[in-house]
Amino acid sequence: MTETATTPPGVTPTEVPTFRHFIAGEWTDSTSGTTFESHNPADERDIIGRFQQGTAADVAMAVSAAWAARPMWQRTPAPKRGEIMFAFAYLMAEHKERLARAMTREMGKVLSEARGDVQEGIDIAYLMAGEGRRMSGETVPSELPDKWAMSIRQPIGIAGIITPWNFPMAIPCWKIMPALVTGNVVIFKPASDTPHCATLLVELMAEAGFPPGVVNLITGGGAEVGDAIVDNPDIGVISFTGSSTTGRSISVKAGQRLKRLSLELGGKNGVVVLKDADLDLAADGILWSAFGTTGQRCTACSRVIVDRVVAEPLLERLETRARKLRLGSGLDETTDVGPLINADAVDKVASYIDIGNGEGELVTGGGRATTGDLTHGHFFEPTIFAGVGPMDRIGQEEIFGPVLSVIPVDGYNEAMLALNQTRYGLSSSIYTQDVNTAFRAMRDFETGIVYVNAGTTGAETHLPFGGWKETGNGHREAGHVALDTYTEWKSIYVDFSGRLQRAQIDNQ
Ligand code: UN1
Repeated sequence: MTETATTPPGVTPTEVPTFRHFIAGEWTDSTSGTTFESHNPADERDIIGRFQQGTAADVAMAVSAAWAARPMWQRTPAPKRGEIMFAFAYLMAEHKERLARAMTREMGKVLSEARGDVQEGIDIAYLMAGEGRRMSGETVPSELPDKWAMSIRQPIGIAGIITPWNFPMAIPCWKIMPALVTGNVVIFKPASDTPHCATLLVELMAEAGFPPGVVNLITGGGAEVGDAIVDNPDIGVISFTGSSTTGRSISVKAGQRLKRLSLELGGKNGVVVLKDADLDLAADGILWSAFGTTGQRCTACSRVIVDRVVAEPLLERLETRARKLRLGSGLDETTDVGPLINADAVDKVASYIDIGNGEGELVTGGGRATTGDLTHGHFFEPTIFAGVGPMDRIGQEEIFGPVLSVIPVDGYNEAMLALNQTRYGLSSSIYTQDVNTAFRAMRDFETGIVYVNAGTTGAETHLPFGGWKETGNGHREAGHVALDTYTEWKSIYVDFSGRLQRAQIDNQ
């Protein structure tokens, strides 16, 4: 163990560990013979580990292992599959603090939010473990006498799970848990920015007792590993969360192979604040939704659509509170806002500041934060633009960082139109004290999630999660509807009349 120039102050110098793929229940090296590093975004000098640079050959090996495990896992009774999932959930709960700290170190989000991310994984594991004893089909009357009619769910086969870095434990669990409980086997490719979080999850899955081959982990780049998963004819369903650009390209490839595909892509989530709103409450919700997770949630608020009458007092509150937010390492409990995920993300956010300066009025923030302890991290100031037009680029394009646009409008109708005038439709919110207006918004807002008197983030795992329009392709995660992504329906008719009965004919 030697102290090197790459060891930051406060970080114990250790040898950088190397992590492996998980295939057929064994931790194995990639056929590439090469690795990539994962770094702490709050301090790039802190190297978390070296991870296998996966290849198409590695994916093929994982697919063989999954294929071999598939009949056994499908025949395992669903309640038993659920029991193993409960064991996994208990292990996650037991290791919650360790997992959360590892997540903050690798992904950057502040510790309280990392604990929430782990908790969301636990929640979905409990929910899906329970599905092991539900997973309901339908039994309906037949139109003919002495005939039984029912439907059941059956697994698709191998599920390819491709996950982002922003919820590095919750989102893999959202996808892997419903896939497994319904009897699918899994090839899991996490984002290259958070392979350690994924490895820790898979370690616990192995410990919980998922049999060899049921969950396989391959790390590496999208072009190599992601494409190999999408192209593999034996992988029957793909679930992807990430950028719209990647989602589109996966969609084309999966479409050619007629694969089941669940996409969860971009967002431009808005909060509407009407003149009767509690402005302090609204400011709290907006700040939390816009700058929590450094604006890097799919559900993050990046537009405030405010009635002109209250624009000034709302802006005052937002500005005062935004200026007080403390940037820093998420491991420091006094930090409010952690770093962005990497240098590219900082460049992207910075490019939108240039665009925003030509469109709105910069109220606060707008710069990279590089002083003191922040020097080696990817920090960006919480930023607010006022006077933005609904169709301005900063009001329309997903920035995925701490940049909030305030768009003034006149009254509910204009606000509703502005809110809906976007290609995306994940989450939205309205602040009003008028119950009639609240119900209008619940009816009118074209998003998969609507909040009343709360910000745009914080979806719970037992309701459907997903977006309208270009946010996705119509599938939903979480809730019992998540099972739809990973199952085929089979309708079964049993005729116990002992004679030929012709549906639609003999009963007319
Ligand atoms: C995401 O950013 O893709 O509703 C997931 C929320 C969280 C999940 C966000 N429960 O903000």
